[in-house]
Amino acid sequence: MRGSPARRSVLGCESLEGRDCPAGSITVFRGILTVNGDDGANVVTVSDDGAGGITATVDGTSKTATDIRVVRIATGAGDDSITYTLTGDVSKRQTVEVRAGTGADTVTLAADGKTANARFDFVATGGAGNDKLTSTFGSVGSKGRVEIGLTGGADNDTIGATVGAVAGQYRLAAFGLDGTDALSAAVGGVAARGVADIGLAGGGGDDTVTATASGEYDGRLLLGLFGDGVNPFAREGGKDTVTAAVTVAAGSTGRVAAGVAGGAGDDTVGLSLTGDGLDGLKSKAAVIDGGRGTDTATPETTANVKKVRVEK
Ligand SMILES: [Ca+2]
Ligand SMILES: [Ca+2]
Ligand SMILES: [Ca+2]
Repeated sequence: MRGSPARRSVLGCESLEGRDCPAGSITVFRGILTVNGDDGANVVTVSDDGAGGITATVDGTSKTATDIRVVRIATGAGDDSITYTLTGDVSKRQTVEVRAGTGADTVTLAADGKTANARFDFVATGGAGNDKLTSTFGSVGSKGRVEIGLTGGADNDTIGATVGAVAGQYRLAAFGLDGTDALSAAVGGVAARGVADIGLAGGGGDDTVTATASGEYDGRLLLGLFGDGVNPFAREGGKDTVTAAVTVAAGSTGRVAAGVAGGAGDDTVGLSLTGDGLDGLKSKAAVIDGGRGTDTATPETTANVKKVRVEK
């Protein structure tokens, strides 16, 4: 009966290439909302009011629940699309875990213009296939803590995360793993007692890894960019392009540490540390490390950046 005209009409949608329509499911149990896809191309949308109120939809099936503290999404094989939207500021702790599985998947956290005033964790893995993982967050309030983990997995992934002003804590860890990956991050200013800690690692393959930071830094800004993985013994190599630009606004009184590392292979590395506020910082450290291979510094690299193992 699989793919027969009768079955197609019951499901109410067209079968593609003889496959059944994707049909996910949503369950809620003790504050945990779980969305499961199948081997088809699932479309998942989640809207989160920031206070535990969630409406989830998968392939046309919807469920609304309150007092949710964990959202788990697993979409299996197929080219899946998962969009998680914050419709309000975060006022209650929320944990979101996304496993997109094999296939070319798109995972989007849309929190533009929203402020985290409590903890918000978002961890997504793309799995095999050319995946696109994107996180956009408005700002982090003094009582907020945002942890973003984005892992591309095998194949060629595009991973990007941005955040505006940080008064609490913002931590981003993004890993491209194997394949030719493009990783990017952007962060605004950091208030006193705030921390923005951003780590990007391309893994194996010829990766492009880039970050920009711009604003007043009265707290701590930590940037660590790696062309390879974070394990120095993995010898992943690849001809990577790894660059960062930090612009420190006038009046800054905090600490800035930025490191750019190419790892093995012939890499292009660059780091610029500029702005009217540089002299007011309590401390600043900036280094580019080409690692093994013949490495080239970008022309944008400023004179206040220490160069290690950079041949050109
Ligand atoms: Ca799927
Ligand atoms: Ca995938
Ligand atoms: Ca890679």
